[in-house]
Amino acid sequence: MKSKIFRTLALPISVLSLAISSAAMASEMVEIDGFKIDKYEVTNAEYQKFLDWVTDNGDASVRHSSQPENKDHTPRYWKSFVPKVLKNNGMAKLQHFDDETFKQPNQPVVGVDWYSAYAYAKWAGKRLPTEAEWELAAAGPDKNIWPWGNEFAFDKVNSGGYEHKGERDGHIYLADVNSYPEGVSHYGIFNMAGNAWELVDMADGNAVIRGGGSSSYPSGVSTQSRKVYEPTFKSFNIGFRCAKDL
Ligand SMILES: [Ca+2]
Ligand SMILES: [Ca+2]
Repeated sequence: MKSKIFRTLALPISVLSLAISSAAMASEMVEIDGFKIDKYEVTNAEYQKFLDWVTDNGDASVRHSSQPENKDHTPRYWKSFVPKVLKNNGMAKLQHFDDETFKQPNQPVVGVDWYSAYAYAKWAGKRLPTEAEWELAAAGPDKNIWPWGNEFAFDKVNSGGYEHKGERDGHIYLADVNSYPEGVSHYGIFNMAGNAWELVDMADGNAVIRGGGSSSYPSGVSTQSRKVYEPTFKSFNIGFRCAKDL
C-alpha cells in the first residue's frame, strides 16, 4: 500500500497561546501553546508501516504504561470477518461490508483502540492531540459549529446524514483522508468533521473521541462532538490523527 499524502500542517503563529473553551473542560478557558497537528487522519498505509515495525521490533519502546499485556495492534477490520450483527439494522440495508471495506490504503485506519493510537503516535515521533488542541484545529478562531463554518452542507463532510441514509455525501463508510476539500477547517485540516471519529488524549483513564464519524448525523459531526469509551474499545468508525509540539 502506498500513500503520497503530505502529513503534517504547522498552525500559523496567530493561534499561539489563543484561549478557547473546550467541551472537555466545560466553560473553562485553556491556554494553548503552539503545536502541529496532522492535516489528515492516519491512513491504513501509514498504519501498516507501524505494524511492520512492531513485528520486527516489538512495541516495548512505544507502548503506554497501562497497555494490556500481549496487545495485538492489528486493526480489527483487517482480519476476515462476517458482520453477523448487521442482520436487520439500518446499516445492513445500506451496503454489505466485509474485510476489504476498511482496508483501502488512503482510508483512515479504524478498528484500533486508544493504546494502538498512542503507540502509533509515539512510533511516528508524535503524540495524540489534547482535546483543546483538537478543538482549536477543528473549530478555528471563530469557534465554528462545523470546521468550515456554521451552515451544514452534505458535500463538505462524510456524515451519516438524514436523507438517502448517508449516500448523499457519496460515502456510506469511509472516504479517503483527502476527501471533502470544501469541508476543511480554518487551518486547512481535512475531515475533522466526520469520516473517522478521532481518538485524542486520554481523560481520567478513558478514551475520548471527537468530531463524529461516517454514521453520525449532521449534529453529530460538529466541532463539539465528543464521546467517551474504555481505552480498549474499537469501532469501524474510530480512527485518529497525531499532533506534535513545535
Ligand atoms: Ca456518508
Ligand atoms: Ca474525522
